Amino acid sequence: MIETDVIGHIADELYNAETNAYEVDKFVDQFPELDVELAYHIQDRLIEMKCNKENAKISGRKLGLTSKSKQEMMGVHEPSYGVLLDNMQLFEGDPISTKPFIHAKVEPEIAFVFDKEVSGDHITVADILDATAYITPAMEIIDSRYRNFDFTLPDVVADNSSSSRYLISERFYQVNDVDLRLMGMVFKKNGEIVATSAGAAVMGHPARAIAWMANKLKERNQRIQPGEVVLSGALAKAFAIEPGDHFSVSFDGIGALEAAFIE
Ligand code: 0L1
Ligand code: MG
Repeated sequence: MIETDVIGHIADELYNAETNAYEVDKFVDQFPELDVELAYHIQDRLIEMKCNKENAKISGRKLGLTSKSKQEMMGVHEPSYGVLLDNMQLFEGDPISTKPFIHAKVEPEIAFVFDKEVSGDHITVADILDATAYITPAMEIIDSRYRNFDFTLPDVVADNSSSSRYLISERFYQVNDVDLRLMGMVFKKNGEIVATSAGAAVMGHPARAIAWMANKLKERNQRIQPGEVVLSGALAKAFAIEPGDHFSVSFDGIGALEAAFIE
């Protein structure tokens, strides 16, 4: 297949798998030419399709696979990033239906909301913090379209880094009021602590992960825009969701966020 056909074919397969909630096999076995660069072109096509078919708009970006332990677990050697759309956002207090999901999991994250475009030759942690309007607790619901979450780095990149939904708290905090590396996190499932962590779990500093993405985006002529939300990458592993589950994430200094799942 020629390259443009591969891009269209894989984007179509991933779109159909998501909208009809079924799993597909990873594509690298069928398409050996699928590398990370081609995968980001597929991700761009997938996002374009969603924007057109669902009348959705880009609301931000997400980092994935930012912790060494998650990279090792998934057998990949670098983080990935993806796009958030406005129709992926959920709101605190609204029960979350599990019906649209294939085999969703939820993970604790920190959301950065930007009020400046992030640009520059070499974007640093300081540039990210300077462009950040506020930070707030977040949860990401990931729902890989691949059977049993079995994928390679190019596969997961093409699949918009497993993104499905996200929610952020409506209480906002200044980045300078906390030490993002040392900021503690407690994640609970149905009232029991299932994970504890700190901001440093995300590449040593959550803003470092975002600076990494901003530099990668620049190579592709894209930038974080004012008003966009960026999910830093998870501070702990993702937990499978069942109807009836309740999750909460609490951070030292920036409050908490809750999510309740229904049938
Ligand atoms: O946001 C994430 O860390 C998920 C990235 C993709 C890996 C996965 O599906 O577990
Ligand atoms: Mg995530």
